[in-house]
Amino acid sequence: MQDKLKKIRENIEKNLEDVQNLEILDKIKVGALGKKGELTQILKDMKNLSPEEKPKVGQIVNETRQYIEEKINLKKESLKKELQEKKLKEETIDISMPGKKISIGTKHPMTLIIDEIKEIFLGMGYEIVEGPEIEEDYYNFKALNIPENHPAKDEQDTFYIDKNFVLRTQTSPVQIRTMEKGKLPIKIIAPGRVFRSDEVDATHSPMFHQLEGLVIDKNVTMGDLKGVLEVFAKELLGKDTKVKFRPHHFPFTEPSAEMDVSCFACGGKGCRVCKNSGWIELLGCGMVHPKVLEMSGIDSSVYQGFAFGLGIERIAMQKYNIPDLRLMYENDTRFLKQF
Ligand code: 2U9
Repeated sequence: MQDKLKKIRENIEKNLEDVQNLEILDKIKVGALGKKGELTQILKDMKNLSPEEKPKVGQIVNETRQYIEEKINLKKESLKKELQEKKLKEETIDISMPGKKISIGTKHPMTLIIDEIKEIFLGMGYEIVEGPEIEEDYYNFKALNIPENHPAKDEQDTFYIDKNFVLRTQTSPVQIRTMEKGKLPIKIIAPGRVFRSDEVDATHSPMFHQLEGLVIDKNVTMGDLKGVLEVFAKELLGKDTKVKFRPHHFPFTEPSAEMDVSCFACGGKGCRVCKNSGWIELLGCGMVHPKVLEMSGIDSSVYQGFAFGLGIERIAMQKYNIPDLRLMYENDTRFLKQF
């Protein structure tokens, strides 16, 4: 028995000398000390020994076990140290190596144009207000004087979440919520994403960005609206830009108009951008309908307001000469890094 134990010790010592990694070391440990290991087997066989022999052999087996455990632990520590030193040596940094070039991102054209438009209105004393993209049917339609049977309410045009909630089709609900708060006067812009159930093509997307404005105060007139929007157009497109207003119809404004600007590509002579008309449609606007004011708790005999709305993608496409709306959403860096 003693010989057998001696052999086990010697065998393990010899095996440990060649071990190069921790996994093999673990295998040796299990082989020697584990449930199916040689030592455990010897302990099991002790039942066949005489009562006098049992304690003696038991003691030797335990001593052997301790000895092996110690050896394995020592080997484990030295191996760990060796491996760490090797790793550190391999990881030495060569400071003479050329650095990797980090490509720096650019602002998305939509962010650029939104920032620019915001700056113009901030400069005229407007506040920026935001609101939810999932909106109550009431705020998106009824509060804006859009009747129950209006085509915009059709499921073909609007994403309904359920009977009472929609993905907002314009940012106007933000202005309604601001009016309901009752703090007057109001001078705000509301930029944000809006959603309409459109098929994707070069000029349509089910999600796009709008920026709307609302001013409510005493003695506000159509003259104020025209003045503000003319300043806006000149700051955005250049000081020589001319504007003209065409009558239009919106349920939420009365009177309503659309504003055209002289073509910034040809200066009004006529070109491909303006389809030879010399003019480009920029935005819609009008005096806030008295019904809209009243529904949100504003006395229309004391207060008036003007509002405007513009689709930002269309302006960005014209300003940056982008031929296809889909480029805006594909995140192709070959496109994005040009801005
Ligand atoms: C309130 C009252 C009135 C916002 C307005 C327009 C005219 C307009 C379109 C431009 C292109 C939408 O993105 S587009 O399709 N918008 O022409 N929007 S007046 O009028 C309001 C808003 C809120 C309380």
